[in-house]
Amino acid sequence: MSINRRQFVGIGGAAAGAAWLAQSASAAAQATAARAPAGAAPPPAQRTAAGYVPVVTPNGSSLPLRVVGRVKVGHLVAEAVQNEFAPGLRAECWGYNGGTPGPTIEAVEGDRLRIYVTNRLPEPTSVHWHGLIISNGMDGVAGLNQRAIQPGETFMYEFVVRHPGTYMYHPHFDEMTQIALGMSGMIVVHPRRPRGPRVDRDFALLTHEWRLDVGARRPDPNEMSDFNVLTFNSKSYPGTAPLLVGRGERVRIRLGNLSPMDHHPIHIHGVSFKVTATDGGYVPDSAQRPETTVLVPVGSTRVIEFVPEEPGDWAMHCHMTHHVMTQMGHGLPQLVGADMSRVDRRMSRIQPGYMTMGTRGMGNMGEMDMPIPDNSLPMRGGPGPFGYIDMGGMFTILKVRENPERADPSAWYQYPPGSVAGPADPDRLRADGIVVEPAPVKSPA
Ligand SMILES: [Cu+2]
Repeated sequence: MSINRRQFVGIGGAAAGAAWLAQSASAAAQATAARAPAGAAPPPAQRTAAGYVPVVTPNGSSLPLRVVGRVKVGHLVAEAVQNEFAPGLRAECWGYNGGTPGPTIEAVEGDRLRIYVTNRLPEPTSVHWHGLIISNGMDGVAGLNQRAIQPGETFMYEFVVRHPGTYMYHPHFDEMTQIALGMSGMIVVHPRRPRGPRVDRDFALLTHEWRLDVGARRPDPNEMSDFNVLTFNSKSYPGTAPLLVGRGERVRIRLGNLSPMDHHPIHIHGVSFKVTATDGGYVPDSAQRPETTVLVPVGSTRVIEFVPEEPGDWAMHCHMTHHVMTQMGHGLPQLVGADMSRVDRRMSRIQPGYMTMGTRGMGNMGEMDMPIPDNSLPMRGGPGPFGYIDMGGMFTILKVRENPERADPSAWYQYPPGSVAGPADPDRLRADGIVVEPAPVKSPA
């Protein structure tokens, strides 16, 4: 049986949910407690012979390429994969080479790539190289440019990557199902001659959205509006690996969006960045506006660059508020301000300990010390250094450090004494002329 979040946490569901909670002793919510998300430390910013810093795909990998003659040869296997979105939530998705998204394909302008694609799915597939300008027969639209790759078959794609940039790959057969189940990946083509200021860090993040009902084994590819798991590189916070960078370094983040339906305004705290490229090419210097949020439309890439000035743990997230929620956080009845005491009293006769949730807002609900159903996420994010971080989903952390090579990516920022906001000092309040009126006493209804 799969229950959806409405049934689970709806007002009636609060009672049904409480019963569920009483039965289920899963401590998945607590499994992640008291530790920072483990992050893959990016390798030291070593430049390759071609003069670029290799791309880091947080929570992911790059496709190994063998040089055969003058061709770089890679192999993608389209297959069902187990994906752990965050500790406590797994599902059978579709992807490439054991993961979703598939490995990032990294090449240099002018390279000839030969990519073999083996289909281990139960239905046909194809691969489209989104944004690359290549010969038409390699473009991968099943029915239009090639016949579909049948289950068990291996196809060969071969093309020269003529234009440096940030691209993506995904199936162009049964797109709705295959992309929704996680089949996507990034393509990075470095310029043969470096252009623009030298970059010290280079990251690739692919946004996605999923409908994954509590208890379900697979995401639902038929969903078209009501997504409940939002991800960077198919991970929800706290499963997302942080981006560890140095203060004063030039950082590039390549954002791609192969969500089924939604554009994502990606916001980064503590920095001002410029959009330097899209999947269509470079943005001329004269057209690069400073921004703190970049809208990444479905089927697009946006490349941003910035130099962080301030060390710290800076939030990076989609600014759609429902996209930083997790499975259980959507679709609740509006109860803020409601007086539910009579309902609670009556309900507690049949369900001891019953309490309606949400009457004082929804903050902190993720940290409530209550068990949740197997294979589900608590409502929100995870524990932080000052309490619970009330964001999950499409959320990660930009960790700016003085010495990133020696920093522990899973450690929180150490704040200089006296630099953290806290309760106001009454003497200081008075001296500054701030009068805080006592809250009005609420009269009984
Ligand atoms: Cu979003």
